[in-house]
Amino acid sequence: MKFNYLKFEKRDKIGILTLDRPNALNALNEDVFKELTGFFNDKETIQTIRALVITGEGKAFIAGADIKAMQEYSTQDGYDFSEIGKGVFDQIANLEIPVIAAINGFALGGGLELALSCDIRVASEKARLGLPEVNLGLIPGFNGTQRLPRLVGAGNAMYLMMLGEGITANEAYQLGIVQKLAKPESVLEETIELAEKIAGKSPNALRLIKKMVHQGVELNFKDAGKMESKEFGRLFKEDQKEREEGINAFLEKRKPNW
Ligand code: CO8
Repeated sequence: MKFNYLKFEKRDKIGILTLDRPNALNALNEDVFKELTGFFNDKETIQTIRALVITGEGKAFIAGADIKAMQEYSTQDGYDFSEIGKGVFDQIANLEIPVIAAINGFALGGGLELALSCDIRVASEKARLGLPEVNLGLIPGFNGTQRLPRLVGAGNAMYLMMLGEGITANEAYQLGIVQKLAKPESVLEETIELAEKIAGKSPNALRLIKKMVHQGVELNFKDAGKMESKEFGRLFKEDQKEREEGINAFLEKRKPNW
């Protein structure tokens, strides 16, 4: 597939998807979302990788939704744009492989919301993160009002959304928005290294961990626990080769071969 605003490369089993609209700090507009939808629908490509890293070209990860494009929006346009973005971010969250954001610079508004739909976030020590929509008379519209409080609690999420000022990567790390800090010059390499480590684990277990975490938060604790027991039980079916290989490899003191 040919893209104008995305670049995709593969390093062995790791896919690297780069938002490539640096003149607008990779701001998200409908064309960018169309390309992202196309990318995530391309199951053939995604089947060839075991983890995906998402990053941004230039000095920003993503500086948010395209403010210029929103200037003349009608009520319907606003609703539609919000739904389009949510659809794309759900595609990220529902991907059956781990997705890691390599936050190389500004991750603001919709850019932070995209990072929040990833499973793990690594950030450059120099990155700034925030939800500045309140300064524009807007609110986060790509599920940021929902994903952020689920990640860091209502108080921290309100603080970020109401203040509308960016925070440093270190503050984001301390809040638990970011899971790992990296040197600015090596954020992508350090994220790929992490992705490679994770991609070396059982793909089936990774898929299930993601499913349990995402679906579990929608359920009450008891039902979520039942869902976990069922999936755990299923791992002991005879055709569950990864479980068999993982346990045998441990007992035979060798590395598993998934
Ligand atoms: N949209 C469009 N263009 C942008 C955006 C953006 N979000 N951010 C930066 N740009 C453009 C600038 O206009 C500028 O373009 P030009 O060269 O043509 O003037 C170029 O990128 C470079 O930016 P700056 O010159 O401003 O670079 P600085 O290093 O001086 O500043 C900042 C960097 C601090 C990141 C600054 O660009 C900035 O504040 N950007 C806006 C950040 C922001 O407010 N983001 C939130 C947007 S709203 C949002 O994301 C809502 C999501 C929910 C939508 C729901 C659907 C309805």
